[in-house]
Amino acid sequence: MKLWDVPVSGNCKKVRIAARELGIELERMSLDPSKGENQRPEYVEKNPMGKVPTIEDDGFVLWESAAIVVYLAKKLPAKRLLPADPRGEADALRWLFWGASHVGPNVQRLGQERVYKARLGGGPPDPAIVAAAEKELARFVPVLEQQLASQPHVLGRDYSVADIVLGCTFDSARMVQYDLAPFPAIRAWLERLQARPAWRE
Ligand SMILES: N[C@@H](CCC(=O)N[C@@H](CS)C(=O)NCC(=O)O)C(=O)O
Repeated sequence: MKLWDVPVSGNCKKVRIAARELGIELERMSLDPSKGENQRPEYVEKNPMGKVPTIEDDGFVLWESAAIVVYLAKKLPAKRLLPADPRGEADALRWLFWGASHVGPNVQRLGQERVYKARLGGGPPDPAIVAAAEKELARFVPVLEQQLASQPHVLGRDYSVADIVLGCTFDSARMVQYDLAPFPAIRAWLERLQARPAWRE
């Protein structure tokens, strides 16, 4: 299976970790966005967004990191990264959509303002954008904190695609200076995830 990725991207890390957990071999094609490699016609033909990650599995092209992780998990159901029953699967999808709608975009805004602008000489962070992202996160992150206060993983006892996808998003949140100090259950969960071989590698 081929993966087009950017090594530092949290969205690509979700795919690499899921593949490692499942024992799926990836042939990695790393792109350098600073050289515009993600905007080259041969790549945009596969992913019209010009974003990473994208996979190709025997001619099947797929982009959007959470969809890719679900696809990988469904290829190897015996590994039980995605609950098999309809309610369990819907619960997993609920958390993936939650992360993609309420957390991921705000973390990306913080990254853009606090990290990439500085790196690309784009000037100081815009305080209005930072404040708006922080306000949204302040509303939604406590929901996950509550979920993890009484159970080791997002769906309960078992490790799943929800831990892989949301764990990478929250790992990125930490890297863009989102303060996780008020969220001890999330911090403990991230430590548990990072102790897994697939995460360490
Ligand atoms: N919703 C997408 C987001 C993908 C995304 O934003 N990827 C970033 C890297 S983490 C990217 O390709 N940025 C380059 C760009 O926007 O041109 C997913 O989950 O796959």
